[in-house]
Amino acid sequence: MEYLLRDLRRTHYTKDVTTDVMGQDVTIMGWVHEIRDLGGIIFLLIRDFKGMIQVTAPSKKVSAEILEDIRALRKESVVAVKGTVQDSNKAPNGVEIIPSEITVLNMADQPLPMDPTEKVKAEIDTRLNSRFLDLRKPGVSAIFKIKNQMFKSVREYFADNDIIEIHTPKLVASATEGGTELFPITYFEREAFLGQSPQLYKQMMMSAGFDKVFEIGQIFRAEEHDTLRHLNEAISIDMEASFMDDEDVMKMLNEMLVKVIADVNEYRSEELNTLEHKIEVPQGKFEVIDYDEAVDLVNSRGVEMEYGEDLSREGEKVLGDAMDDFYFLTGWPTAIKPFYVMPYENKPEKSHAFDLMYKNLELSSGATRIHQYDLLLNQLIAKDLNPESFEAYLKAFKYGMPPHAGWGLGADRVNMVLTGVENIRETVLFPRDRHRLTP
Ligand code: AMO
Repeated sequence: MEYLLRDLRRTHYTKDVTTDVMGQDVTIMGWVHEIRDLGGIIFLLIRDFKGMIQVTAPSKKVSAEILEDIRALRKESVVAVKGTVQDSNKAPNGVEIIPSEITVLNMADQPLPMDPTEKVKAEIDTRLNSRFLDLRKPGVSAIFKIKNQMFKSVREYFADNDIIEIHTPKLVASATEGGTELFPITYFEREAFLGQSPQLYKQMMMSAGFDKVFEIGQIFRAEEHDTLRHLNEAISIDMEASFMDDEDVMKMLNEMLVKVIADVNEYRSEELNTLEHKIEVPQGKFEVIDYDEAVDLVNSRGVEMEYGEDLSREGEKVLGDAMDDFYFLTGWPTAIKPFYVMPYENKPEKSHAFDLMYKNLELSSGATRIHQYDLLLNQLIAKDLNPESFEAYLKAFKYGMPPHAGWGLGADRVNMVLTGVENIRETVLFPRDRHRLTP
């Protein structure tokens, strides 16, 4: 029963089978979503990436052979249906297809490991174990259609601002964001690591004279966290720009996110509806709060926090409640930020580092970077890091490194904001967490 495509080709996606093509012959291809056999008439719902269409086979109008073929079908099998479009006030899109030919391209086994029709709610683990089936659900694929729009808009923003795309190695020799979160690997006879961040490379590209660069790529974090917002493999949107400081790059991050949200609203309203999610386009500049003020505010709301500490989860929550949805947290203590952030000139215990928050979720970190070799060396030593491990990086600071600044934006976390999902695993096709390495 199973066939190759041969000369069969799709003429329409299900969503394009509308009253516009009434009376015409069309060929659609997709999955058998539902079969309803009422004896004298059989209804099939066929689903493809863009939607669904009803195929109606009344025994008076279609051949016995076709009826037999339909009765032999199993849910989620892949079929090509050729037929005539006719109007139907009962069908979901006001039209249906009366089949003249049904080709089974691949019959699905039964029982299915999970129901992809959204009738039965499954646990996230069951869903991820059969992710290919889970992703067939419109409510799940919508997340990735929105993610796709996000990356499209991000790339457009970078292109419009003359920012060049780079690809840096993910097999690396040293840590960048503090030593404890690295995945060690065997690199021939040496030890190496999976890259935590393109940080060192994007900075070296400033010394290379590339002016403004961006990278969209995997980052690997060996953190033990098992939370709704941490992954061990995430996607970071990284940007670095020469002759700019923290305020300049914060402005760019702000502009870029406003564009992304506006575009998602404009081009992905159908998916937002499917997800029953709304995200308002932020107006103007994001609110800014200095770290010192944030500590006072958090304490005033009954959550204890010492100057110099990182925000606790509780601290993030009360701060999130007090601020606009999007806000920058600036002036971080130098001691709790990575070695490459630029300390204030007159108050070196504070730094030109910022985080961008959405409510209580950190979306991005960035900073003006140290561009002076001697200061960088001092900071490495102050953080108990071995300058020898950073030799190749440090070299770029000796022979003409311009002042620069940049940020890293967690793409999966932005996608959580855009889609309203609460578990970051929902925003990744095949997530990697503390317990999951397959599929
Ligand atoms: P940071 O470590 O803050 O900064 O990472 C930047 C952003 O990446 C996202 N992110 C994660 N998302 C999911 N799971 C994780 N385990 C995870 N870790 C990070 C967050 C975070 O804000 N080099 C700096 C950036 C820079 O200064 O340019 C860096 O990596 O959204």
